[in-house]
Amino acid sequence: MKTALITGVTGQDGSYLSEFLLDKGYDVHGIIRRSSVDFRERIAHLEGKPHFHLHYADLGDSMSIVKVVDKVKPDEIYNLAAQSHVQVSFDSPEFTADVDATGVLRVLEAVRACHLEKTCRIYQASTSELYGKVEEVPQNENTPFHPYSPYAVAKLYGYWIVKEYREAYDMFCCSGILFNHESERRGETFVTRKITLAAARIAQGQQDCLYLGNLDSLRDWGYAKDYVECMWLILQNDQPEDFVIATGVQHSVREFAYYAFKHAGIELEFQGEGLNEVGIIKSIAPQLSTVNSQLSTGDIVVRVSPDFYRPTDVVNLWGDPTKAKAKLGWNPAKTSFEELVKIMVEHDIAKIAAEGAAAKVRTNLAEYLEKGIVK
Ligand code: NAP
Ligand code: F7E
Repeated sequence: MKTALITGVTGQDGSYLSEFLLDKGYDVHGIIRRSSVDFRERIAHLEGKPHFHLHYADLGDSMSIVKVVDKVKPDEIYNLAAQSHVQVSFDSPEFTADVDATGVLRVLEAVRACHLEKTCRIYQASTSELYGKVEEVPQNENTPFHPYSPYAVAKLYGYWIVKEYREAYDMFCCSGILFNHESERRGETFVTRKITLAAARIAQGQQDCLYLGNLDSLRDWGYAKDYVECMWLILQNDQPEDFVIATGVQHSVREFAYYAFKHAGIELEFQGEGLNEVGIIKSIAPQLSTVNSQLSTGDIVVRVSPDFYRPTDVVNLWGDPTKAKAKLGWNPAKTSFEELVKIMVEHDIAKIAAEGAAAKVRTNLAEYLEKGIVK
């Protein structure tokens, strides 16, 4: 049985990768950070499984990583832990550099310190953000990098130190240059999830308007569940090599919003430009009118706010997955853009409906307690 160690196991990708590796028969070990509250929603369903184990460590603390690597002696390490939010990296650039750049070095050094450099394969979660202020469209493994945020600069260090250790010490360590991948487990402040949650809330009368930043920004969005397979495939390859993982299809933030609201029963029309652009309700699906009678055509439900503009924004990401298709046999077209939006919206409609029902029960209970109906 193979043993894998996943840093960032509580994150979106860490949770899907854990499921994937458990299904493949791996013994899966995950690294979690100590926190005053145990909030491990994405992996709660895996805890208690015989081949799923958790260890405390932090990417900012070398000794903690060495101890876990020495104890687990993994065949494969997936280094997914990171401060992964680009906007946050402008607010916390030093923390981002420590975890996303030096943290990678700490993992590599831990493997050497434990004398596992000849047996342990390492996957580094690299990113399309390396292309940043893009110099070529679409981007492939040979496209020059031009990082355009503190996050991207930190990840560029991670990319180069992995390449350096591969060549200097003959280690099997590789970077997956993954383009944006989303899911129903995506963090709620990334644009796709922010949109699908808002569409679900607006449809159910729980929110009036969604405020977004740059609607023109273009991304190559895939489904996270499909992308974790590629992380594994990269480590099963004969040679340690870096791969671009993307769908090869590009859409704007505006298009994502259009399709998300459409799946929620609201057809939008965008009018105006820049900060004055708005998303207006053009039509409402008949079945939605019975759920929320407050919605009307002509209502403005999307507005642009400068609060969500970035000091430097990456606006034209579009990946070319030719190498991954040819060498790894990976299928980038498993889940289409529209399917991805649908999966996320359907999940969030159910989530908001369940929360609404629970809130109603709580409100009723409070009212009953106040009136002395129940004691
Ligand atoms: P995510 O949901 O934000 O998860 C990040 C994980 O890193 C969480 O488990 C987090 O733990 C952990 N972490 C943060 N700081 C840590 C530290 N100091 N020590 C140990 N763990 C720490 O990110 P994701 O979307 O799953 O992405 C996984 C990786 O792929 C990241 O490295 C990201 O930069 C990279 N990436 C993501 C995408 C994408 O579109 N999703 C694309 C390209 C690359 P807590 O739960 O305790 O916060
Ligand atoms: O932004 C624009 C924003 O935060 C996408 C991370 O997983 O993928 C992710 O980084 C675009 C940007 O993701 C809002 O300006 C407009 O142009 O969803 P995002 P990201 O920055 O692409 C890469 C590959 C990673 O490696 C990262 O770890 O959408 N945008 N309005 C907005 N973005 C946010 N968050 N919120 C808005 O309101």
